[in-house]
Parts: sequence; structure tokens; C-alpha cells
Amino acid sequence: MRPETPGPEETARNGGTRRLALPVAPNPEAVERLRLALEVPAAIARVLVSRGLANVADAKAFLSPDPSGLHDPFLLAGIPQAVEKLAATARSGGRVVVFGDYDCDGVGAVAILTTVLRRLGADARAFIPHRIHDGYGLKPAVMARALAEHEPDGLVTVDCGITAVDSVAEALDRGLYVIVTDHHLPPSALPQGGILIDPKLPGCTYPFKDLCGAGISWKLCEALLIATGEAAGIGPQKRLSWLASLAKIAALSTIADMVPLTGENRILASWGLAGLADPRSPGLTALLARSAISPGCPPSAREVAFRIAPRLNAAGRIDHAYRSLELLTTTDKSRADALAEEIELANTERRSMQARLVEVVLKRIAKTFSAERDGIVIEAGEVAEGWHRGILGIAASRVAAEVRRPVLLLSWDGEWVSGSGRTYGKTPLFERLAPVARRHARDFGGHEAALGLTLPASSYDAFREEAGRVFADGGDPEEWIEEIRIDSLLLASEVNRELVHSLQKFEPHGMQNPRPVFLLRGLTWDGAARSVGESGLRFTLRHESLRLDAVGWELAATPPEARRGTFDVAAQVSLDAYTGRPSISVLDLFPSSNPSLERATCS
Ligand SMILES: [Mn+2]
Repeated sequence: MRPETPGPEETARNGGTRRLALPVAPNPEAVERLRLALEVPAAIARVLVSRGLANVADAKAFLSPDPSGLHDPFLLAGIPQAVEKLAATARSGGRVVVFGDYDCDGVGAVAILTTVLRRLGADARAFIPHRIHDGYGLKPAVMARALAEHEPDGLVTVDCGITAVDSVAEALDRGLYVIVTDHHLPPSALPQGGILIDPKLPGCTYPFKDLCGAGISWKLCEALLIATGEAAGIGPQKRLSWLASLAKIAALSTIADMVPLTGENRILASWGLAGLADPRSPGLTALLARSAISPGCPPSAREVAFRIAPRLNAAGRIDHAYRSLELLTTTDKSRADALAEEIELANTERRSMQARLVEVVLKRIAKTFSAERDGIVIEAGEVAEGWHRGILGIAASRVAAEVRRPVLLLSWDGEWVSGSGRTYGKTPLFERLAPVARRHARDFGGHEAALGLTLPASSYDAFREEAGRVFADGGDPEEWIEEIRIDSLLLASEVNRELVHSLQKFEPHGMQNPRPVFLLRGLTWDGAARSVGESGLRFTLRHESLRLDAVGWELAATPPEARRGTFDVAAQVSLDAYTGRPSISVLDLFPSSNPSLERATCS
């Protein structure tokens, strides 16, 4: 194995903001072994090897994800104790509050656990905080309301709680049992006295660490059904069909929460997506119809991320996430249709509010912002003028994509100003902003790429100025260069139906499992092209006597003189939706005479 140093191959089109990252040349023996053992095209074997799946069993498991590959849920630290408590509650018809979160992951986690607890005989009550009035997590005041409202025997958190030291102590003081299930990074000071379930806990030896909140909720249910299902009339066969139908919800949450689509997440996602071809539940049926998913077809991960999850999230942004929860759990068809309609309206409103706010921000900074000088955009406005708290984060990410810098949007709220930030490229926004935020903010939280904060209104100007200074100095162009990661080189002669067919087995695509990207070298383009869509081109590339159908969805801006010549082409391979022939979808092309590519070979 010989590492290829990725060279800075600049594009002809956008002046060096993009470059190729070439893979380590795969070991030819490993490629050959996989090709023979799996009976796949050599190009597929090369991609597998370059993705770290050189082992035949690993590669096989990856290409056909199957529920039999799931880990024993009882290996998750805390699950045996949690099952014992919840089983006792269910047996005696006791009451338990499932405390969740307002996003797609949190709502899915609540839906899964309450459904199973109720089926097992518990009086399970859902509690989801209000995104704007309560904010995220098991805060003491919000928990107090949940407990006053439901007077439960026990409390289970999903998708939150691992930092809630005071709240857990308070609930235990009141004589409740507490089970915290979370997937966020545990703090060094953990809640004491409750049962904690989080694969990222230091003592937890569970083999897979990247489950989302709903994934953990699903694992807890799997354990509950194994331990107590038989007594409730749910034998192994029935259990499997319960888990399959709950996997439909877990799949939506897993994709929406942007956890890596590898390992157990890949199994849950593909099992659930396949199941969604026949959604059964009236809520999922209505939701898929509203999302324009063809009946009888499993949605793709992309359709979940761009159509289904935004709808489930819209209720929590505009109104209350209870609507999405009810949609996922109702058994009444007319109620499901009504809820889907309400959620559709919320999503339409969310979309237009977001578009308006993005426009307002871009207009406001048009004269003042310069990407060369400013490393960050920080703007604040009045709720009444469209700076609605529920959409600040998604609007910030749109603006960030536009200005190619991190963006923080806040809205005034009496003595406070609060909002959300989104990073751009590889800028460690959270880390870099933390010292400034800690000096001024009342609340500040997040991770590398996204953050939320609340400041006293009186500190806003000072915060904005100090943050601006940190970013003005810290602008490293390396952070903003977009890398096209190549999985493998590909010969024009390798583009065929068999390749397309094998590539389908890499789905579902998402975090840490992107659609494979190939580099095809030395293809000529005579410059002829037809426009397609808003910014795309359709054209033919040639290699010796071979012709390849190509489409480039962002290539329309390529000047005519840059369309003629011989190119190295970064592309994905699929069946063309119109012609039905294998074709390549061009991400970018680079003039072919690039010497730093000469060292890379196909096998
Ligand atoms: Mn989550």
C-alpha cells in the first residue's frame, strides 16, 4: 500500500475552491480476492478496499445489511437494569413519563418507546419540550412541569439527559426511578443515582457507539420485548414484526440525525427504509404521500433527509412537536390525514419563513460583508420581523452556503438575544467561538459544526465585535476548500449495467457512507452540450471509441472555451432517468494533463 498525496488540483471553473482528494492506491491482491469472493466488478472491489472493507466477511456484511448483524441489546450498559424497572412498571400497569426532544430523532425515540411500553401494559406518557419556550433537554423547570402534569412512577429520557445532573437528582429525591437514554457525549460529571444508557459512556463496552436517540430507544425496546414479550403474547415471530415496524421510525430518525450510516445504523436504516415500501401505519402512509414518495417504493435516504424529515421537524419549529409524535403513533386514519395536513402547512410556512429570512440577511450584509476580510457573519433581528427562533439554525446554514463562511443568527427576546450558528467547511466554529461565548453567554452549547446560545441583550455588541475579531484573525483558506474525495479510478470501459447494479448495494447513503465517486481519466469533450434543469448540462464524453452519456448538474456556468478538451472527470455512476442507460454524473472536471495524477493507477 502506497499513499498517494492528494495534490491541489484546481478546477477550471471556480478558482481553486475545490480540489480532488485521491485515495490510497488499493492493494491489488485484496482487490482481486474481493472481486472473486463477492463476484463483483473490479471497480466495486477497489471502492470496498479503499473504504476499509478489504475483509471478505466485512464487505459481505456491508453489501447486504441484515438484522442478524445487530448486536445483543443487553450488551448496552444499563439496559438490563432499565428492562427490570420498566418490565415491573408494565406488569403492574404503572405510569412512566418518556421525556424526549422536538427534532425528528427525539420524536422518533418517544414514539418507539411509548408504543412498546403501552403494548406491554404500562401507562406511558410522552413529554416533549417546546423548542422555543423550553429549549432542549431535561431542564429542572421543564421536568417539574412534566412530573406535575403526569405524576408518574418513573422517568425515562430519550435523546437527552446525559448532562442533566440536577434534574436527575431532583427526580430521584421525589421518589421516582430514573432511566437516562442518550447518545450525546457524556460530560465528566455524570448524573448520579439513575440508570444511564449511552454507548459513549466510558464504561460501556457496546461495540457500536454511533446510534442516534431513536436507535437507542429501539435497542431498549428490543431488549424489553425479548425479556417480557412472551408473557404479553409476543413470541419471537411477532417480536420480529414489531421490531421491523419500529425500525421504520428508527430509520427516519437515524438518517435525520446525521449519525454515521455505518454498522448498526446502516442495518436499521436499510431495514426500515425497505419496510417503508409498505408503511402500514396510517401516519407513515400519510406522511410518505405528502412527501411525494411513490407508493410501494422504499424511500431513499436522500428522500428521507430532504422530504420526510423536514416535515417531521416542521411541527416542532413552527408549533409543537406533539403533532409529529401523534402522526407517528396514531392508529386512526382520518386523524393521521388531518395531522399530515397540519404538518404540511407548518412545513410550507417554515420554508417560506426561511427563504424570507435568508433574503433579509443576504440583503443586510450585501454592502458590509466581504469573504476576504470577514471570517464570520453575525446578525440579529426582531421575531416580529421574521427572525423566528425555530428557523434561525436552518436559515444560518443556507446563508453560510451562500457566503461560504460560518453564520450566526440571533433574535431579540426582551433582555435576551438567542440564536443558532452553523459552520462552513471545516471551520471549528464551536471551539473557536467558545472563549468569547463563555465570557458573555447565559447558555451556550453545541458541537463542532453547530451551536446555540443566549446572551444578555446588553452584551450583544461586545460579543459580536469580539467574535468578529477572533474570526478575522483565524481565517485559514484550507478550511474552506471543498474536497472531492475519490473512491477509485475508473476506466470508461468499466461503466456498465453490472457496475450500476453493484453500486446500488452501497445504499443507503449518508454520513460516512457517501455515494462512491470515481475519477475517469483522459475523457474528451467536444464542447457540445444541452442545458438541463436550472444549472445543468447534458453532453457526451469520449474515450477512444467509447462514448459516455454525461450530465453535470452544476456545469452550466462553465464557459464554452473550458468545455473543449481532454479532462479527468470526478463522477458518480448511475442509470440515466431518461435514457435508462448507464451514465455518469459529473461533479467536476479538471484539465487532463495533470502530472500529480500520473502516479495513481487503476489496480
Ligand atoms: Mn439526537
